[in-house]
Amino acid sequence: MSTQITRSGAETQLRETARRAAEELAAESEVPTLLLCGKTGAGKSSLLNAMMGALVQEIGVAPTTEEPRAIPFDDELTLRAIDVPGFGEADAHEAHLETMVAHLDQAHLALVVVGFPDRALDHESAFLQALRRRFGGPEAYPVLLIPNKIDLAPPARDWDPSTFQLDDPSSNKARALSPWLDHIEASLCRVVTPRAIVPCAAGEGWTDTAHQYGITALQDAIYTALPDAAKRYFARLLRDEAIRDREARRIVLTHTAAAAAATAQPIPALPDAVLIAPVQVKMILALASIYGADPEALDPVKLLGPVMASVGGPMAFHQLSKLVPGWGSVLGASVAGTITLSLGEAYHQLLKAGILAPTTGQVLSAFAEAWQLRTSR
Ligand SMILES: Nc1nc2c(ncn2[C@@H]2O[C@H](COP(=O)(O)OP(=O)(O)OP(=O)(O)O)[C@@H](O)[C@H]2O)c(=O)[nH]1
Ligand SMILES: [Mg+2]
Repeated sequence: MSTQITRSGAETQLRETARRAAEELAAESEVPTLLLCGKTGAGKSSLLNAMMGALVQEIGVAPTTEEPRAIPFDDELTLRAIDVPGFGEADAHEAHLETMVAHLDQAHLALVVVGFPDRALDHESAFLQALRRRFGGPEAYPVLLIPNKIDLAPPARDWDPSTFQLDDPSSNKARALSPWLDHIEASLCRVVTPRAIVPCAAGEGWTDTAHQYGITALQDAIYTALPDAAKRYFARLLRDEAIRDREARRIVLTHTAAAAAATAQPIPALPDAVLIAPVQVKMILALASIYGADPEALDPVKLLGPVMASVGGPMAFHQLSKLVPGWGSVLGASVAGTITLSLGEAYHQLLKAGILAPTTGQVLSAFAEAWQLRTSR
C-alpha cells in the first residue's frame, strides 16, 4: 500500500466522507414539532411568536378551520406547531380531544397553555388523561405546562418583568399568582408529570419584549424536552446563543465519545487518525449547520481541509503532530477523544466568530488553544 497520498486524491476522499456525513446528518434530523394545547385566548400563538421572535402565527383571530394546521416558520426552515382549534369548546370537546390525541404521535412534545386567571381545567385534565391512557405512565410523553399571562395577576398595572420574582413574598403579584399556580399544579400534575412548568407572559405582541417573561426559560425547556434528532434543528432555528452553545457542546461530546469508541480497539495497519476522521468530519458539519451552514452546500475542503493533515498540507500535519504526540499512528481512546473534543471546541469558537470557512492557520491556533486548555487540566 502506498503511503504517498496525493493531494487531489485526499480531496476526493474528503469530499466523499463529507458527502456521506451530510447525508447521515440529514437522515438523522427531524423538524421540531410541537402540539399546542389550550383554550382559545390562552396565548398559544402569542407564546410561539414570542419564542421565535417573529410573527409565525396570527394572534387573536378566530379559528377559520377545524383542521389541525402545521405552521411553517420561514421559507427555508420550519418549526411545526400543530394547533387544533376549538380546544375546550363545550359542544365539540370530545371530537377535538380525539383529534389532538391522534396528533400526539406526529409531535415531539405537547405544550399545555393556561391563561391567567383560568381555573377551570377540566378539559386540560381530560386531555392529559387521554394522553396518559394512550402512552402509559405519568412521564411517558413529554409535556410542558405553561401558565401564561402572569402579567395580568393583580396588581395588573404593576408589571416589570426585569425585576419580577415569582418567589418574592413581598411582591403582591407573586402572592396573587401563587395560589393559581398551585391550583394548576394540583389539578394537572397528578395526571401527568410535566417535564417542566414554565410561567410566562407572552406580552401583547411578539415585539413587546419589554413585557415578556419566561420566554428564555420556555425555549430552554423545549430544547431540553426535544429528542436529540430535533435539537440541532431547533438550535439553528432559534438563533439563541445559549441554546446554540448547549447544542454545540452536546454534538462535541457525542462525537468525542464516538471517536474514543472507534479507537478503543486498534485495527492493525489502519492509523487511528483514519478511523476518527469520519467522526470528526460529521461533528464539524453538524456544528456548522447550527450556525446556518447547509452541510450539503459547504465546500468540505475549505471547511475541513485544515484539519485533515493530508489535505491541509505538510505544514499543517507537522504543526498538529507537534501538538499531539502519536497523531497519524496509534492514538488510543483517550487521546483520540481529546483531539476530537479540542477540534470540536476549536470549530465551535470559529463558527461563533462567524468564520464558516477557516484557514489552516485559524484552525491550528484555535485547536492549539483548546488542546492546551484540555491537556493542562
Ligand atoms: N397581557 C397579556 N396578553 C396576552 C398574553 N398572551 C396573549 N395575550 C393576548 O391574548 C389574546 C389571545 O392570544 P392568542 O395568542 O391569540 O391566543 P391563542 O391561544 O392562540 O388563541 P386561539 O388561536 O384562538 O386558540 C391576544 O390579544 C394576545 O395579545 C400575555 O402573556 N399577557
Ligand atoms: Mg392561536
